[in-house]
Amino acid sequence: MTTSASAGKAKPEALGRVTFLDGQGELPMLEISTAWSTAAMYLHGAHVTQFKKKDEPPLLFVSQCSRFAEGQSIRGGIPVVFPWFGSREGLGQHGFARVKAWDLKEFTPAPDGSVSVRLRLPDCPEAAGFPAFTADYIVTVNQSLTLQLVVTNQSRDAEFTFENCLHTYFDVGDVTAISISGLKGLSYLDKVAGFMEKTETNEALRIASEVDRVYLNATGRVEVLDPRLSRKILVEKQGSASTVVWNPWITKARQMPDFGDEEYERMICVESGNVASNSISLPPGGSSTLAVKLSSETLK
Ligand code: TA6
Repeated sequence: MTTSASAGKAKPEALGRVTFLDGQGELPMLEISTAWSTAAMYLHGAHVTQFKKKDEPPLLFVSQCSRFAEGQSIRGGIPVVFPWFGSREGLGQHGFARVKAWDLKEFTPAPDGSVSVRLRLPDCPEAAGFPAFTADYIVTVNQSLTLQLVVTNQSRDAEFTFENCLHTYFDVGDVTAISISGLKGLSYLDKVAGFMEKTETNEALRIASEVDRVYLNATGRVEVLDPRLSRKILVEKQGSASTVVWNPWITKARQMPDFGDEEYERMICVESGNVASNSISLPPGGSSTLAVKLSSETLK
């Protein structure tokens, strides 16, 4: 089914479209198209799996070995990590939001040609361990991809402390040729070295081995320069104090059943959130918005 709204002055063919269809694993999926770009997202995990501008290769990496099944996280795209990041005693890694089917609340093809979709995390048994909250996710597609995770503490008397992260997998031409800038001088927790705290000394980070770092108090924009695809990716954000950079490299890639042995060469995760000492505590009635804008430009 396809739908588009004829509001105001915009020419009909410039309006965006939303198409509902069965995606992989017969999971419900939305295909979004605008005059500039196409995108795809699953209600499962509110998971964006594709964003592609008309004149560029896809921005996001999705593993050929990814599962598309209830209770499983999709390997690639943009997993929504919430309400905790990493492992937690007796609970799944990276929270439960990414393995739940979210409710579609509204979709809006706007007069300017962009399309916004809003989803809400439904109540679920896993949430019982937390104060009452709502989690809304707004995805806006136009020349760029904008993501907003809005969490509100709905309890009357309990503080709600949580972590969140938009765990973006970018598609790159050759991970050993890219450089990542915008992190110099920041402290980071190096998971590869047992979470030892270190300081980033490189103007531009290069990947030549397993990298798994949580940059703290990292509020600035990050750029990924990809000479092989002649592309510069920009990650701009608000309401986010942590940036995570991850590439599993050879050994970890082989250990992951839903990831191809060579696929580490074609992806890099640059994630935006609030984790570890940057976790968020909301008072009753309090609300927080994690907003991330992903855009790219072709290198001349
Ligand atoms: O964000 C980096 C990280 O925390 C890595 O440590 C690695 O585990 C990755 O996430 C993927 O986690 P997942 O649970 O999706 O396998």
